[in-house]
Amino acid sequence: MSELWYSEFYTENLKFTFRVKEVLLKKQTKFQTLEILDTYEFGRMMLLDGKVMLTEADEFIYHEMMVHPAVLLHPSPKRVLIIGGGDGGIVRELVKYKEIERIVLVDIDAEVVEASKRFLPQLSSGLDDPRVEIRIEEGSRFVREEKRKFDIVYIDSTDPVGPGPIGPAETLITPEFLKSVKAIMREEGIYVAQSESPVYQREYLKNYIEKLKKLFNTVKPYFIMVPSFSGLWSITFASSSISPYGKLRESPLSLRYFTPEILKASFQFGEAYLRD
Ligand code: AG3
Repeated sequence: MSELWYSEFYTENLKFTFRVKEVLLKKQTKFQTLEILDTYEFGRMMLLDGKVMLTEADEFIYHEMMVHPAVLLHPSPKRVLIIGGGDGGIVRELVKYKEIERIVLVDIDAEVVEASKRFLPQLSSGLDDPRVEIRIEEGSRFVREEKRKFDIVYIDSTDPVGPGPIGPAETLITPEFLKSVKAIMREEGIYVAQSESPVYQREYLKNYIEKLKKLFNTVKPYFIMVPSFSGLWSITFASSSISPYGKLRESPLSLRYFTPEILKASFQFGEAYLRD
């Protein structure tokens, strides 16, 4: 058995360590360190700057819960924007819906897209769908210059705060960025962002919610359980006209994690961490 172990730090005092079967890729891109590891418990895993972005074993939890609540709460989602998400996991869930006409994916790092196509075919399969437009550029620049309006915007970035090096995601939490995103959303639009661990980045999450409340009428985090992200993780929903508790459209899909009942429970699941 391999004696190679890898640790992700969640705080300066806590790390999550797993045994590595094989290092499939390790390189410094123009923007970050990119690694694809094969592991015993989680299968293949993508890391950016030493942090687990996804694993074959549990990415379905994260991607289903990022994508389906917004799609099914929106009455008629046609045009969708993803900032980050170059691995294609969000896209794979979106292309399941006929009503979505255009999916614009903006990732700063072409090497993430390439590595996913090469090592994670189940994840990147949707990237070839004709509705998908891949733009390799900085998300904050894209939203400043874009003229089209979107029904749903997903922020599937690396962590904007936390221990260790902070990569390009830092620019995705500034008030200017959030204002520009709002400006390219339809009035009846939904904003969804991965918003880190409510356990280890509690203050960050609380501030992020407050920042979004300045722009959107309803801001609500919901919580998922992702074993390879140390457990509890948060996703933040924001909208000016659509309630996160509203009725979901009937879904023809059979998914592995998402159900209306799970979504309902997920709003309460990590709430305790946000109370003062
Ligand atoms: N999405 C963000 C995952 C953040 C995980 N953070 C961590 N392990 N510290 C990554 C891209 C998935 N499509």
